[in-house]
Amino acid sequence: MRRSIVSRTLFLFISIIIFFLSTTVNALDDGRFGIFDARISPDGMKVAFTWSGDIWVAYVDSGRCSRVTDNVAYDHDPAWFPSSERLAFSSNRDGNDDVYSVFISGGEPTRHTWNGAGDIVQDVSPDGSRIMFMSARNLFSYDLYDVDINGGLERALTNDTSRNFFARFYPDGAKIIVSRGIYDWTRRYYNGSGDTDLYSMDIDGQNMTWVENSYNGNDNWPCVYGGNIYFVSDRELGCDNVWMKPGSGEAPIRLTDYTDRPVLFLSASMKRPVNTTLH
Ligand SMILES: [Ca+2]
Ligand SMILES: [Ca+2]
Ligand SMILES: [Ca+2]
Repeated sequence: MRRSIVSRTLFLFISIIIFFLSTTVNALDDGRFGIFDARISPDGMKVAFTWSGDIWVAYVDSGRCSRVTDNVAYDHDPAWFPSSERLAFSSNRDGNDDVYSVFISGGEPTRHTWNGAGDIVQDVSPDGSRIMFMSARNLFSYDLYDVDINGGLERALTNDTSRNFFARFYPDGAKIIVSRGIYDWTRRYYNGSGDTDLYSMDIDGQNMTWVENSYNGNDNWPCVYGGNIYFVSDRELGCDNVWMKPGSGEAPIRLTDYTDRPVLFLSASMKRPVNTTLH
C-alpha cells in the first residue's frame, strides 16, 4: 500500500516535470539558450525556471508561460515562498550575485543581501521567514547562509572546505538536506575524492549527518517528500536518473530509466495527491 502511494506521489511530480519539459522547451528553447533551475511550486501548479537570464513561470494547467523578471542582468536560481505567489532568486543586477525576491504578479524586487561575494539562492524556509543561499565568502569553499526576509545580518549555517549546494528544507522546516563535495556538477560521470554525498543538518547548521554515501560518484538535487529522499544520480545506466532512498533506511531505488538524456534540476511539490495520505 505504501509503495503504491509513493509511486502515485512520485508519478505526480515526475509528470509535472515531464509536462514542463515537453511544453516550455518546445515553446521557448530555440536552441541557443537552455532552461535551468526548474522548481515546482509548493501548490504543485506552477514551475519557475531560468531562461535567457530572466525568471519565468510555467502554469501546469494551461501550459502558459509568463516572465517574472525583465532585466539585462542575469537572474537565476528561483525558489518558491510557501504561498506559491512569490519567488526568491539571485541576480547580478547590482554588480555581483545577490539575493532578491519578487511577487510573480509583478512589482520591483526586494534586495536581501549586499555582500561582495556571489550569493546563490537555494531555498525558502517552509514558514516563508528566511531565504537560504550559498556563497563563497570564505576562500575555497561554498558555504550556506540564510537571511531574514525582513532584514538583519546573514547567518552562516556551514563553515568548512566543501561545496554545500542544492540545499533544500525538509517540508516540516525542521532540517536541511544538502549535497556536499568539491566537484563541478556539470562534469558528468565523476568518480573521485571530490564526489558528492547527501547530508542533513539542523536549520542552524548543527548536527551535520551523512544520509546517503553509498556511491563513489555524485548524488545531487536532493529533496524530501512523504518522508523519503529523492535525488539524481548516475550510479546506474551511465546516466543521471531519479532515485529514492526510503525513509525506512533501505537501499536507494532507481525510479527512472533514462540512458542518454540525464535528469537535471529535480524538485518536488509539497502538495499531496488528492484522496491519499502519506505516512
Ligand atoms: Ca535578466
Ligand atoms: Ca553578493
Ligand atoms: Ca557519493
